[in-house]
Amino acid sequence: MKTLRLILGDQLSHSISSLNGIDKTNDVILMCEVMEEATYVKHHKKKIAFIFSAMRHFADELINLGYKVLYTKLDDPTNSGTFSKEIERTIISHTVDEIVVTHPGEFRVLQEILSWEIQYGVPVDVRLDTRFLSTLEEFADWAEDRKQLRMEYFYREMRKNYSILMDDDDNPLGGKWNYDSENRKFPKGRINIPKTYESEPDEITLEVMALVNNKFKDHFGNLEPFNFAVTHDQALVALNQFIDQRLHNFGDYQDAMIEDEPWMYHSHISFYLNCGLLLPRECIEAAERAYYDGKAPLNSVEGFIRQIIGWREYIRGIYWLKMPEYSELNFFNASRDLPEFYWTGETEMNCLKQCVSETKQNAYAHHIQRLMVLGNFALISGVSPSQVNEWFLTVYADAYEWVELPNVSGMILFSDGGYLASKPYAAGGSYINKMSDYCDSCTYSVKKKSGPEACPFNYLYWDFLVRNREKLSSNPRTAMMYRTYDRMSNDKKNAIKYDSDQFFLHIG
Ligand code: FAD
Ligand code: DLZ
Ligand code: SF4
Repeated sequence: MKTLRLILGDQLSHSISSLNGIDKTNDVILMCEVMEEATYVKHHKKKIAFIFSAMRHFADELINLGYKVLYTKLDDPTNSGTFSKEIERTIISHTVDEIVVTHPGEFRVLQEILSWEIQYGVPVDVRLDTRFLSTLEEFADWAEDRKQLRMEYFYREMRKNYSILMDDDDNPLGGKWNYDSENRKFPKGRINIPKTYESEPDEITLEVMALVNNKFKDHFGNLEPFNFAVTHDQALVALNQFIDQRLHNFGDYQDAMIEDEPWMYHSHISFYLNCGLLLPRECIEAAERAYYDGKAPLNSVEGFIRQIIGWREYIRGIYWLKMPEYSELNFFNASRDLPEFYWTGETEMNCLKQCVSETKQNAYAHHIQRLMVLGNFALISGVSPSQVNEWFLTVYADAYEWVELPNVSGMILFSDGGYLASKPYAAGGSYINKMSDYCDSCTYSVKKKSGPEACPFNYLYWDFLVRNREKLSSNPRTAMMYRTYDRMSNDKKNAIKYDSDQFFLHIG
């Protein structure tokens, strides 16, 4: 009996379920760099280099542990370009009796895998992805019969089920489940933010970078400098650096944005978690330990852990519960084309310029940049969900559809009409001004509400509410804004319409 064990580019964990029960002398592990994966959207150059380098390092580790690994490089002359054809080649060349693979992260890849049994006449065993704490079945049970899902309630269940930050009486540590109200500070004066983790590219990474420069020249983003961790050991150093140097301030400054400070006090581990170089459990344990050792306060530790056992698991649960319909949703029937400046960064709106250029440089932007600047603008200007999704899937090194789609369609665009979030995260310029220093050096004035010098977020916010009145006025969380709008003078209302029309005329 010979088993082919397929390991995908986001399954780079030694504990991956597809390796359970492996017969080292007989079974073969297949890993392949394929053009189809690298181009189904034109991923940021850094993302491709990161995945390929991490895959090659992982394959070397498996070989050193004595496994038989078949590794197809992108430029191997025999590379067929797709997972299916690479599987077919291996079945033929190695007379395989069975295929084992861990549940993939994306719906489209699962469909492909499920077709192999009939196509190739070989049984396919798709195993649970045990790297996540909750199974998809557990999530579906929790969601059953709930018309609207709320992350907060799911998160509390997770805290209880896994005894995370709970006291001896099974109450949340400190008496509260959530310390978000303490997590909205903006640093006063100059601050010295510790640097993010940086590794020096080794020979494997340099080879991959040359390949990316050669084959994906026209993809978005800067390849250099390339400093991501590409092994589990390096990713652990990155995690520990965060725990020791930034976790302390993570909570307080979680929502803050500062010009030319792309990394702030965030962890920068989503790339590693999502491709398997780090496991959620090791990140949670490290943060919990920091709390008990007195290295970080509860608001930071709780906030960080909530992102991982709350948001990350919740988002994944929704993706698998609602696919494939979820990718088609468009509650507001938004249809505007994505403005060109999302690719170039060439805009007078300083917040967007900063966030796009940092994204281009780092294949990273932190949560509030994605949500309240890039996402908020796409929402209030009515950009088509499919184009916004394509952009977010393309530009970030941590982007896979399971996590990108619910964040974009559910959280920022409200395309699901409120299944994931209770109200659209729409905001005018004052929110951005409160949480950033972007407005200080912007061409527009955040204080002005109308006219050519006014911050576009200010009138677009109202225009968005007016355009979608029918759909939002009955939502208790937005109804109050309509009452405010109704009290405005006609001049004010006309100015909102006029400025918005002029603005859209110019961005196309
Ligand atoms: P931290 O702020 O340090 O948070 C710690 C970890 O919590 C992250 O590494 C991540 O694994 C997890 N996390 C936090 N928020 C979320 C969330 N909303 N959903 C899922 N996991 C979360 N995250 C991705 O991993 N891939 C994406 O493609 C992605 N697209 C996004 C698109 C939009 C429009 C928005 C609003 C958010 C998106 N996120 C995505 C969530 C979040 O912005 C990133 O996980 C986070 O910015 C990664 O940086 P970090 O590791 O420094 O996170
Ligand atoms: C993101 C990515 C890229 C760019 N290339 C590959 C690849 O060539 N081979 C591979 O196995 N995985 C790659 N990945 C990660 C996959 O897109 C990911 O495994 C699937 O989308 C399932 O989540
Ligand atoms: Fe952005 Fe408006 Fe502030 Fe300019 S003034 S940075 S457009 S929020």
